Amino acid sequence: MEVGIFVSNKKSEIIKILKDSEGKTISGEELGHRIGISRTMVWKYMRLLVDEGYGIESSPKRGYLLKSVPDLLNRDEIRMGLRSGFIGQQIHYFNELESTNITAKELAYGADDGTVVIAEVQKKGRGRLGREWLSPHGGIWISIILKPTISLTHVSRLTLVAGVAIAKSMRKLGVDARIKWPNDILIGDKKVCGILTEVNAEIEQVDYIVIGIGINANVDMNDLIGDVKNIATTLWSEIGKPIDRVSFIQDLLFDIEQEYIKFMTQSFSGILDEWTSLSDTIGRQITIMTPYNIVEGKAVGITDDGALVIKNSDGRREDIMAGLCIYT
Ligand code: BT5
Repeated sequence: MEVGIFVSNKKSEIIKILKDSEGKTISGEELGHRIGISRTMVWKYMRLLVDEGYGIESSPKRGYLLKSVPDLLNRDEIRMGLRSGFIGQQIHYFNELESTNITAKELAYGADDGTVVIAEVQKKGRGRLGREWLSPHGGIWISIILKPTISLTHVSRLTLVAGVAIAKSMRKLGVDARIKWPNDILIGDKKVCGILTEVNAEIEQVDYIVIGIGINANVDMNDLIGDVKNIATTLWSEIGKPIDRVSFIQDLLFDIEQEYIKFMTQSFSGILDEWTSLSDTIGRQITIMTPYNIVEGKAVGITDDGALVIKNSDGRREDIMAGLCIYT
């Protein structure tokens, strides 16, 4: 069930006033007066907020005091303080979904450019080629619907654009995030994030693109079961304390929008340069498994379309568009 779709702006206004009160109790009467509702309605909204996990101390005589906000990716919380112009202006927030990419594709036709789908938990999170993506509580599982007028051949560039933005956002938290071609973000040699770009297009015309981003933010390592535990890391374990997911998402959406605007308005070489400087793959000996063959060699560059340039042992150059990349 989608959460909060009918909840009016009044709720956001109440949260804002409570936050702005900075530790001071505010009376129901004053709150009601400021946003134009009765004291009884204020009380009802307070009950709703408490149900959502807000810590609100209420005393019948003095009023309401905000003690804590829930660690949920509540869309009211994300919207307040969002600096991006269009990415994230529409947010569909769910406690639980099969996959945010699936829901984003269902919503895409009627959705505005930049609409975002977020879930606290995914039951059938997916990676490339139908691989499973573990998506327990504490992560950031998010899909962005974009509607650029670009040709189908340029869609893979958006994975590079997203990778650059995500790595930059994470680096601001003080971690050495680097991009592993084609769609992983690593810290050290561990995967902290995966990107799944999907497109719907008619012949050459792109209808919409969904960029799915999975970030192990405050995920408990014990919830990363099986083999994933050995290859993955989380921002929490790297930084040593849980991150503020709401403000991280606000920054991330802003950074993605900035890179996207560059992508739409400037030469792509600028983004390629940024990608290369953040790349963990360039310069390494690698093996790539494609659906058709296995390629071995040294990663030496990236092409305009996001293909990895490999120099193999006899000096021949191969450009690989997609595949599973293993460091050797
Ligand atoms: C990816 O695929 O890395 C893309 C993952 C995209 C996930 C997002 S979450 C929001 C949106 N909704 C979705 O349903 N998907 C997107 P790939 O390169 O195929 O990597 C998949 C592999 O990563 C798996 O086979 C596991 O080995 C590993 N893996 C699975 N869950 C992981 C996790 N939480 N953290 C790190 N690695 C994981």
